Amino acid sequence: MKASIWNAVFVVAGFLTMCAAVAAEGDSGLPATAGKVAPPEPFGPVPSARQLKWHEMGMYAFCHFGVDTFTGAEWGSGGEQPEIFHPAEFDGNQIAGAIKAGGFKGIILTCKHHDGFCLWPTKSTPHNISASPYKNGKGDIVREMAEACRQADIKFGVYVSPWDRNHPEYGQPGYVKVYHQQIKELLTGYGPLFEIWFDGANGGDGYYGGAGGTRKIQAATYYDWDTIWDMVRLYQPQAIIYSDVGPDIRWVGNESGYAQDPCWTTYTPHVRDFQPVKTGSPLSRFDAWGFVNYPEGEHGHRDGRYWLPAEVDVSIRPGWFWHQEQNPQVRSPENLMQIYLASVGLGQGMNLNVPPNRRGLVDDNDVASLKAFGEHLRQTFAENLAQGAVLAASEVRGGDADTYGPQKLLDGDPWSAWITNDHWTSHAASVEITLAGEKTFNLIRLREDVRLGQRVEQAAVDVWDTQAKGGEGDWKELARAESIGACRLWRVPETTTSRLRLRVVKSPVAPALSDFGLYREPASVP
Ligand code: FUL
Repeated sequence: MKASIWNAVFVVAGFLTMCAAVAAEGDSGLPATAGKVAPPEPFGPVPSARQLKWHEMGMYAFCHFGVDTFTGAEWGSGGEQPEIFHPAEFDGNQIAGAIKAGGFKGIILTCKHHDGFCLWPTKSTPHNISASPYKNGKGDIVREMAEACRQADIKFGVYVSPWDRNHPEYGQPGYVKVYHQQIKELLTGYGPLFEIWFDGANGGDGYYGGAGGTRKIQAATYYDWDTIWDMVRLYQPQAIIYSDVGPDIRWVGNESGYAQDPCWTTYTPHVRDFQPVKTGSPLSRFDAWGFVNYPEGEHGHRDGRYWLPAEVDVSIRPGWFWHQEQNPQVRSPENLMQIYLASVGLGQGMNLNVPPNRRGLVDDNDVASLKAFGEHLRQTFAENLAQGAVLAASEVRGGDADTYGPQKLLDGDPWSAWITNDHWTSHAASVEITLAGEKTFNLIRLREDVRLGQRVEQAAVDVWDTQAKGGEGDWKELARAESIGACRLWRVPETTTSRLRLRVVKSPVAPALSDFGLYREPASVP
């Protein structure tokens, strides 16, 4: 749970500072395939290169692991003795293997949760793994996990909690130095990171070196986010920075595993009733607390000011950490599929938490569920049944079929697109699809070339109904959606046909659709 509404305020302040930086880095550019006819102007905000890479990943996993694994808590107080951390059979390869089998492309490890215990031998605080019995104080779980990810050929990322319920100086300037040092060690010591995760839970009661009590901080200013985010850009320029409101990806607004339809990738985080401090950069600091609008993250904003995709973070179990009694409550593969459809299938990202147990392994039930889910995904997407179809578009941009023709929908390149003329009108833009014979499918995928922004406001897929009009035949709508973005998946009733039509119903500018797929999901997900 998100501890407090205050917590996200800091990220807004920092976010707005970062926006200038993001804009200065430039967008991801116009289509590489631009031929003699110029591509259309991008519409609205566009993704950065690192955001595009993140979109391509689609799904990755969280790994909540630490002293809470051994105490049964979800938020350790900070007073835990390091001696309790003893995952005698810890095996990074088993963890990475189980997660990879689920189809996930990376792992974000909780290197330090709110309890302050560091899973690497940091020089910043004695409250770390070197004081534990794990490998006689010589262990480094961050290194082992980073290495296991490399071996499994998946990416690695870090979660490092700003709130530290152990540190005696939390709330004072001394802790900020400590926190910066911890971040620097993680940014510089463990190879390439794909994401760094900044939690919104900040301040409250804790152990605080034995003093106890409650510490309140001004989250917008206390941690000096400008310095932190500069460090990330300096040492790990390709890494995505997560916080509730950006700067690279936003929180979806719930921890239950869904974005809402329609889900716009564009978003404007804001603080209500704030007073900017006049420090030269009016947007870089706030001196008043307020509410942020992160509940709006589920839908995003059609007219949002920034390209700010949502991360749907959810646990495979009720808790974020492993608890023995939750072993029977592991999410089923079908449930994971529903989460996938409500995140990746709405153009956003899925971050599924898989917490290792006290032995330091992913538990059997979780392993089985991940394996069946991964197998289900593999079977579902093994064959695009639209391959080999003959495509006829109502129009092609400037008549330049080589560059913008409808065959771009099937060339397997997510960044080449069927694009119309700018004067496109809603009656004209469609592609008739004659399949290579009768095909049976129950899942449809559509993508936009988001390098040109999120353009389409409504699209539909029709099927030719031979029985309609007394046997004369007519189009029947099978699926319709408002937001498309980087990926749109529709589960549809099982349909057998050889003739379909893709129709753009509403778009303020020329649509640029890059991918069309028809798939058959196996009948049952275990
Ligand atoms: C929340 C934290 O308070 C939880 O413990 C967990 O880490 C979750 C992913 O984020 O804000």
